[in-house]
Amino acid sequence: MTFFLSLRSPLRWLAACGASLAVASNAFAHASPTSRDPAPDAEVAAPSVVTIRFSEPLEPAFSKIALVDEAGKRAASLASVVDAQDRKTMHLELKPLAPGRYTVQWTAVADDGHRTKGGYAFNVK
Ligand SMILES: [Cu+2]
Repeated sequence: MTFFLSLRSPLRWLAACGASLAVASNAFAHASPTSRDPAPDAEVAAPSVVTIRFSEPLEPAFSKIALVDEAGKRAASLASVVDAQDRKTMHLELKPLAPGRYTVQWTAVADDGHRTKGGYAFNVK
């Protein structure tokens, strides 16, 4: 009943519409991973690169990936790179990894300046 009453009120309808649009565009502008390689909890032979694809183009100067081992020590790697041809993709080239569990830590800054962070682990056989 309340729902139909609110639909009949043009002002309320507009307000609800504007609010949902604002939420949608805000969520859209934040970069979140759409694919991760190695995948979370994967058990793989030592990878030479970690690649993460995001929902939004990234700011290369502020976006990065780091890899740490079980002791929290940074795994040897080159600096992470945002692909110049495809700024939704960022990768980290690695030196050979010993067997063990590793945690990927990423920071992504989208074009709107909003920063998102996350992490996940995978295992090297
Ligand atoms: Cu944003």
